[in-house]
Amino acid sequence: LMLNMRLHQAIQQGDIEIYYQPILDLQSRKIVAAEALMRWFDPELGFISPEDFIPLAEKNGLIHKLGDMVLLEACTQAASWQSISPITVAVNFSSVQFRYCEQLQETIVDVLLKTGLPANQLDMEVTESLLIDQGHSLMKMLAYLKQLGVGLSIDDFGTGYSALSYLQKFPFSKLKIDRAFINKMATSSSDESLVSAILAMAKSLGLKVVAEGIETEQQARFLQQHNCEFGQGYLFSKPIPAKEFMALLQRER
Ligand code: G
Ligand code: G
Ligand code: NA
Repeated sequence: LMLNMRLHQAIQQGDIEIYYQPILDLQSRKIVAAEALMRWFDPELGFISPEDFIPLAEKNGLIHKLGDMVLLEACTQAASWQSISPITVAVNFSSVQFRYCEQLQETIVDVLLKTGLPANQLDMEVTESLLIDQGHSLMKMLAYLKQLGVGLSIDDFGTGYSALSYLQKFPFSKLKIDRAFINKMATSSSDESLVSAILAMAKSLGLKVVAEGIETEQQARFLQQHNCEFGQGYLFSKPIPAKEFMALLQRER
């Protein structure tokens, strides 16, 4: 209950910051995208993980406000980075935000217009939970956004338990391999096999792949050798404030 009140306050006071984690082209090792991630530093409670406050915000409805805030800020930043490098910004969406599809679609279009970010420089990251109970209006919205050029990524791939048929049913453009698999690759040959199987499947479905949670050069090289195009992880950079991200971009030029 206390966290609930704090969250209200935090949103009012602007205590929730957006950090950006670089996503690299594994071949050139250049930054091609940034994943926007919420960070909440409470003066008294300290750092509160999104894994704790997002489920809360999903329950009390604040996720809509939080989601709109992240989207606007991330697109504003990404628009300002375009003059340095054509960076895509990846924004996480909770399934709860899709309960009012028409409204969410309107918000996304508004934000793209307002910020001037080209639609094809925005990726929406969603998890498998979105795919349960999906209705006609969700499919309509996703088709509309795809036609605008907005990307759709399936996040944490491999951790859920849906039938794989959803990969064909939904207009995904990217698949993000969950960091649990990448992490275990070094010690488990079955995880290595799983990762190469996912890469082969993604290729045949025409999906781009981002490997999450790359921490070692060995992992990066394995993924590169198996034609995984993109990667993110502590090996390259942890999530960082917008200013630092921009400095990284400028240094790359
Ligand atoms: O950045 P970190 O690993 O602490 O994030 C923990 C979880 O919180 C991740 O699953 C991430 O997707 C989620 N998360 C972080 N920022 C956002 C956000 O802006 N929106 C949503 N829906 N989830 C987020
Ligand atoms: O579920 P999602 O992919 O949105 O989660 C992203 C989370 O993963 C972020 O909270 C981020 O801090 C975390 N993360 C990013 N790179 C690494 C990494 O290399 N190792 C670990 N352990 N976590 C990472
Ligand atoms: Na994500």
